Amino acid sequence: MHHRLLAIGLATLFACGGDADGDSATHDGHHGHHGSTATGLDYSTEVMTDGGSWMVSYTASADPIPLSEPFAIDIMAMDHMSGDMVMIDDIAIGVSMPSHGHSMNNDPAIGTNDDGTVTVTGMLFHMEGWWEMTADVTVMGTTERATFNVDCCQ
Ligand SMILES: [Cu+2]
Repeated sequence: MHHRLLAIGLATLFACGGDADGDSATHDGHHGHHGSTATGLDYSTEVMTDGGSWMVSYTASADPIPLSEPFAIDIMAMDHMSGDMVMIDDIAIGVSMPSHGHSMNNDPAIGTNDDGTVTVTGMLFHMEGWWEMTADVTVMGTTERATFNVDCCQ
């Protein structure tokens, strides 16, 4: 539980640290959510994997994500039942704009960290709008997919 509390504290810090417009309404306790957009998609930065085993969350190096500029994301996984942080043994990232049928123009680099998290560098969104990021995480021999909707760039 200690790890979970620490991670949430850090994520909240990142999510709210760059909020220069003073609008606290979008940070009213819905941890992990960005401001609303018209599409009705869930833009949560913390989602359950498709097999229901893990909660996977990401934190971007900038909030909002900058358009057409490289950024990095940190990804962590927690056991869904216990909330304990788990080691990500392997991960594959897929990034695309589903409504446009294209991916990113560059390949991000994935690095694993000693604490079991993953850092992805060289992310770059070259268009505004709805991006989808999939993370196929392998934890203790089980691979499941987390799918994030990401709104570029606000
Ligand atoms: Cu596009």
